[in-house]
Amino acid sequence: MIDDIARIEADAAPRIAAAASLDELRALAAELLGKRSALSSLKSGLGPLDPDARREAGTAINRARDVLQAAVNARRAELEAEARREQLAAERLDLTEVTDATGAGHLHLVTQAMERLEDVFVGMGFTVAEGPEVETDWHNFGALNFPPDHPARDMYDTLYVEFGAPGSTLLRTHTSPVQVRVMTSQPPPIYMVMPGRVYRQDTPDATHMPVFHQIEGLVIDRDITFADLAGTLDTFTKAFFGGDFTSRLRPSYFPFTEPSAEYDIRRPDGSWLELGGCGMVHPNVLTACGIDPEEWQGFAFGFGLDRLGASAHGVDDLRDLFTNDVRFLSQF
Ligand code: 2NM
Repeated sequence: MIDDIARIEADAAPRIAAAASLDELRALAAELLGKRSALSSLKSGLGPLDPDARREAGTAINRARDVLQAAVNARRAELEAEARREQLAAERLDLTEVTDATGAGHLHLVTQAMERLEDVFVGMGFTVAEGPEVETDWHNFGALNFPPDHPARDMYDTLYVEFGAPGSTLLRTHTSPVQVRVMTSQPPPIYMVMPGRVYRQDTPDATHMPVFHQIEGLVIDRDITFADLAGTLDTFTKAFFGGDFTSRLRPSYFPFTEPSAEYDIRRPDGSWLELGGCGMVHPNVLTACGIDPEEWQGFAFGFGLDRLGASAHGVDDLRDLFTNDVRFLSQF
């Protein structure tokens, strides 16, 4: 019996030391130390022995169990430490990676267009103003010579916000409410551009998005004429697109300007692109904003950024700009 115990222990020790995984070790421990192990069956066979031999064999079995259990515990600790090392290695983040310029992100195509437009206007002496995207009906329409229920409001498919009286709060349909906020909060002269995000209820297609971007400009000073407007837009055209571009104005209608015009640019190949609208600020707008139209005159203009930025890069579907597939956007 004592020899059997010594042999079981001698056979088991190298198998425990060689266990390659925690699962393997768990199975081995059950085989060597569990109810159906060789040591357990030796123990249940002690009955017929005489008391001295039974005590000696029982002590030997218990000692062998303790030795093997200690070996299993030691091997488990080793395997657990190894697993932890592997996990740490797998989870290691190489924070030096972000300094690799080829992996760095960049501004969105529309943001790049907006910043370039701002740069050109700042170079022409304008400052940049921003305002809220959730607006009052008065700032978006009322102050801009859209009387209540006037059909000109139908030019815009306005998205209203459930706040205050019905129809009192909306997502701005243009950046013109920022002009209103500037005119009601500081005295002329004013030379400013207002870039930003605007909203109109619209089904997305290749040339329309319900959320898009505009830049508008406002000049208020003494003795400002339509010639100043035309000259400013032509100077801008050449500064932004290049010296071989020209511009033209065509008669149009906006409630907030009189007279009003469409603004087109002529590409070097002779083709025309409609960019936006403009006009002399309507006296009713100046009056609503607390500016005396007998003393001050001004012009305003506005155009969309998204089509401009898309066409500059040969993107023919606006939806592609806002799907946020980084494989697409990283090209620009
Ligand atoms: C446009 C076209 C024409 C415009 C007018 C004003 C204000 F506040 F001065 F009345 N802001 N923006 C304006 C005029 C905007 O965008 C197509």
